[in-house]
Amino acid sequence: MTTTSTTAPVAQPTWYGQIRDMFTSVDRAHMVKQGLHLASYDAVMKHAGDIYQQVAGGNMPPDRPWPADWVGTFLNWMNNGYPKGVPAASANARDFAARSLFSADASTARVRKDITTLSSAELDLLKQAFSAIMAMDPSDPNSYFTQAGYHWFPAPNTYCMHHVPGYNPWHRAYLVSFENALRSVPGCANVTLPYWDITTPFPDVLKSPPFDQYTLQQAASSDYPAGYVTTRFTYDTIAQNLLTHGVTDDVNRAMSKTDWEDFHGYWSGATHNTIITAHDSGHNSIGPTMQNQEVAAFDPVFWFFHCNWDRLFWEWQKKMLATDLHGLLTTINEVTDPVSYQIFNDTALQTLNPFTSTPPELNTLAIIDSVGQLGIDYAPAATGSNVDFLPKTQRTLAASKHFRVEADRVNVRVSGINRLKIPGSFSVHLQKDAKTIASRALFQPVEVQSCANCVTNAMTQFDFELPMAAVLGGKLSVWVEPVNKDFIGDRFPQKLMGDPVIEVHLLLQTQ
Ligand SMILES: [Cu+2]
Repeated sequence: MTTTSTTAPVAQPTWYGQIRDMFTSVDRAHMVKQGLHLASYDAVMKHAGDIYQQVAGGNMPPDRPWPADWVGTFLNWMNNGYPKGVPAASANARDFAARSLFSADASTARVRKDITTLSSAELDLLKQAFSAIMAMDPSDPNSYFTQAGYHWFPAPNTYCMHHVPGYNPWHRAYLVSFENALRSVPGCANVTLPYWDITTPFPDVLKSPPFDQYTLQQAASSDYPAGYVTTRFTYDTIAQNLLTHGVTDDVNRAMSKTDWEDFHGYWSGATHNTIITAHDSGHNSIGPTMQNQEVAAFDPVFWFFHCNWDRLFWEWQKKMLATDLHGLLTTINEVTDPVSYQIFNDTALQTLNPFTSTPPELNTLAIIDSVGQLGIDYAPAATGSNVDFLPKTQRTLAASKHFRVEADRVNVRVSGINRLKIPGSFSVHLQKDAKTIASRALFQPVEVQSCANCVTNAMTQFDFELPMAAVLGGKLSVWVEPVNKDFIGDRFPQKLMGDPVIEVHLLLQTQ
């Protein structure tokens, strides 16, 4: 708080700048029992009138009334239309404060690096650890087979945490489990999992053993018998697929978002063109094994690929000052996205099975602070930031905001595709005069009907944010392309997937 040393109210306060820090953890715990979430921007905005009257009258907080300048600052914030502001960019340093629940200090921290920056000694150690767990008996909890199997096959381990708010937390815990397995190998206690920055070319080191493929030591299912070897497309095709699916654009768009659901995407009315979309498109781009959710984690690239999504999640958390529960909750709109709120606040929903009841015994609260709680940090990418921030555009805005309508970009949304009718992952291509101008993917199991999250969340949408010029004139159409062409043919029968709708939205931008 910069306001405590002055008696004058702040004239132009913002949520991130002053307001959210006026509520202490004691205040928050006290009020949450009465149904008011003081960590939530939306809740505080909605109840600002009542809060003001309580704090101005000196009733609240009970033992520590606000100084007059805070009260004035709060009123200014209300009168100015509740500006949200942006988190201070320089505040990252506080993430490294010792707030450890585990035993993370600088000497034990795991620093996950860009795979292209590893020394040959680090690479040798990593190869040793991978080879060793790949050779372990599948019944060993630290074996590659067991760890990869948590993603789906061999059933019944069907933890499909995709397209739901728990996606990032669950995969963070999953990586800890896998990295711990690598560390169980004698001599490899300090090994860390590096990441592949997906905005850069497929790393050469992943094209040779033991990172190029894995052979199933025992059957994962009847379709994936013992001896099945994981496969990828050619590396040229992978590069082309990543480009066609706009993966870098989606990463950059995600990193420019300030709200939890907008960063993740897809959920709760958010557009399907941010982090989960880049992830899905990445899976579909890489190859037959990575495209199938049941077996994706058996391809060794999965781990470097997912390490990168976790890095981006952490980088985004730091940028948003969302590295603790309080900060994270301020990015969630509990009115429009109550489930995201609940996974951190409702004990029953905090579990991240199988990683809660068994090692590494983590839940949604324990994964929030990667550095402080898990002792896991990320070294910068080799090429520096590839983030070329796109303007933050939105489909809807609070009427209290000042905004303008973007003149040169639109969002084309394709919705109403019933994914339960499509066995396995698929791409949706937006075409103009029968030529694909943009693509997005959805990653899901072949046995989509047996995935609870897929069934409750069956209707999908795809968003294509494009220059106006790219869509004007010409005839637009949509082509749904399943990855499992053997099952259903190349041109998917449109009538089977429901009645998809195309909408074109103008985009709004705050001033
Ligand atoms: Cu994945």
